[in-house]
Amino acid sequence: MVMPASTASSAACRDTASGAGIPTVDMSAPWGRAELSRQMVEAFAERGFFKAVNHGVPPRAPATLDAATAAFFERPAPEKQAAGPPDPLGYGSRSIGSHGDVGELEYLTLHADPAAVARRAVAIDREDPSRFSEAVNEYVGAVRRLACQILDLLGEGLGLEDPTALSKIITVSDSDSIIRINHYPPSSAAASSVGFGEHSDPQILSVLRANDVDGLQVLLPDGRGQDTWVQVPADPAAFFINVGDLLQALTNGRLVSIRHRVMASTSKPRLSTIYFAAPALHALISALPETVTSDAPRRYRPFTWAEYKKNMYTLSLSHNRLELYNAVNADAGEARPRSGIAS
Ligand SMILES: O=C(O)CCC(=O)C(=O)O
Repeated sequence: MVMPASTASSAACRDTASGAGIPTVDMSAPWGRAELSRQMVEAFAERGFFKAVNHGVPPRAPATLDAATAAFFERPAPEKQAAGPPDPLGYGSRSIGSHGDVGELEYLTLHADPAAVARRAVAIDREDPSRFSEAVNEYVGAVRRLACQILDLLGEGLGLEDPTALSKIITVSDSDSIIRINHYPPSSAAASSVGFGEHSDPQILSVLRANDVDGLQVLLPDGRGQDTWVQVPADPAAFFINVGDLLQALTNGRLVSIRHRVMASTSKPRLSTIYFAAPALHALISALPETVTSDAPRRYRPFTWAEYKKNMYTLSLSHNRLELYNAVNADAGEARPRSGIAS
């Protein structure tokens, strides 16, 4: 059973009771593997999101990376700026993308590939770049394993002919996966302000971990036909997992890419690290055959990750990008692959 953290609902206000309706999934599979995969599919189909506990990632990797990134964010602004501007990788502050989106944060975005991390590390930890690279690589290795475990369980729960089809997409040598570390400094404003505006993640799966400061909110259905922002209570020992746009497209809309945002705290700094598991740029994203039926016809036209990403950079953060790939709007005369993933 997927366990909602609380069943309380306070739909009257846009920001509901903390934790209402957020599923928690125990990755140690106390009820067996089949039940675990069923829980994950249910959580992602209904919420697009779950909190993973007993996930098996040893605390050392997150602690080491937190220490390394906190040290970077403490450096004087000119030193941090030397690791930017975000192109879109690198150090950035306040500005998110090139369409005027701003938030009360600074961030580091890195390609997850070790060679790319090593190149960036030179500007991030000038005293000992390999110390920084090692911290990132160890963390990426741990969260990628977790992401693959989850994707394989989803493959089983969805009844895919090849249950490893989803994890195979993110483990290719030219995977475009990235890691972002967000630092939300304490604010002097009286009320909380937007740290990171409303959006969905474009990739396949996001694996988020943060310190003990609240701020993450997810947009969930309130059961009365409306969506409500739900505060996700901080839990540094857990990982928060969400569906990205590509996984929604691959599952023909069965799993939903959740919209979320961060409200910056007024008193304490928030540090979050997100691994965005992505395919190779040339991978063709097309609904898996098992998810296309006469009752559930194809919802999105096939597209490559490169095409999706290029379009994404022309849009604002909150844009509902997948709608641009709606099969109903697609050119019916254009030759398209039938289904599956090609890369
Ligand atoms: O910082 C967080 O908790 C989430 C940030 C986020 O949604 C993102 O970086 O895409």
